[in-house]
Amino acid sequence: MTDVEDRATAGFRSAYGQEPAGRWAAPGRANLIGEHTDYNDGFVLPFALSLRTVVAAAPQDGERWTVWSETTEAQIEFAAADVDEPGRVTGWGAYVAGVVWALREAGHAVPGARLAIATDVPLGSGLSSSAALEAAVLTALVDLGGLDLPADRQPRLAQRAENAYVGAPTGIMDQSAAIRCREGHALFLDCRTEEVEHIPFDLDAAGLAILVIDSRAPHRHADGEYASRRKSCEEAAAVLGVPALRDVAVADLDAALPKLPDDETRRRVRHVVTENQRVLDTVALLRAGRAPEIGPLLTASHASMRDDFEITVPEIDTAVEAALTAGALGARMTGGGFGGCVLALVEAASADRVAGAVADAYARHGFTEPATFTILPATGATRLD
Ligand code: GAF
Repeated sequence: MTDVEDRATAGFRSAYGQEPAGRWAAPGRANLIGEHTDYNDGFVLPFALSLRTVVAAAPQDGERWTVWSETTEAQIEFAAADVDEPGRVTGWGAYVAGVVWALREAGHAVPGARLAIATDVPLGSGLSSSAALEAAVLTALVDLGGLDLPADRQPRLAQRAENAYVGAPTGIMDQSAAIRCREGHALFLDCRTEEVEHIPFDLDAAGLAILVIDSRAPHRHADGEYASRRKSCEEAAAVLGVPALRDVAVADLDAALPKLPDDETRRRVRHVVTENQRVLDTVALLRAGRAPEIGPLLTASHASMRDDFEITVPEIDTAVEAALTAGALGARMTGGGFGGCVLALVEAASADRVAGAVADAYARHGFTEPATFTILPATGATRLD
């Protein structure tokens, strides 16, 4: 397959018979640690992938947007009236229309445009292909229209597109990662204040690698489960009399848990509160140049997602266990859950061996063979040319 940039350009030329005015790219993300903490006003530590979504675009007259997608090999068109009525544009087009809608709602004069989209971010694998699409389209439209919307304000707008237009009640992590990450760094984000710190995460220098194991597990009721976890967290915060679970510290847990109505809610709260602390502990180790020591925190995060937040599936747990048995320093599911990918922190020299051990374990269980690859922290959304 040709390079994603070339595919976007070729798609643009054949769809519109003209040259694009420019090309913009935004990455998928992996979250090193901090899961389901973002909508609890907490802390996350994602980094961008070198797998990207590329948008080739040019302005067109009027308030009309024409979009060709490599994934569907289809072209859609919508006008301002379609955009302004959420629900009219559906499927993958809703992510594009949602961005136009959110920009217009925030008072920006969005330029009409022709867009062609190609991507290397696997869809439905928990690596946030949706935020990559939103971020790539958003940066393209902001640039084409010369809109006054600095990068630090873009994630909230892209999140609004996803929440209010697409209808998925997600937090701010994925859009922040797609827009604000820096190459060679993880993004330490305070989801309440949106303050960020770029934490050096030089895997090569530490002799380490992050192995991604795509579980290939079909998503099982993921949307409803995500929404119900979020609701349960918000209800728990209300019972505890705090604005969000971020305001409960690990030291407060023993006093807080008995106030909650049932055991399930207590487990949900324990996950979020301890996960926030694990993010802070991971950041402290990375700041101190002690990357190999974060492994146990990653593994503890996984156990918390499996036992307390209950968002893992057998394929995912099998991948984590097999990776750890084969010598990974730590391993955890990344992303919203119910499928998706596992990250294993490994000595660089042992990445192939760990990948092989996971594939063997999958074969023993009769699971679909997993896809495995290593990744390095890459850059957030950019204009290419
Ligand atoms: C999904 C959501 F989009 C994020 O906002 C975040 O909540 C994540 O699941 C879980 O940490 O990726």
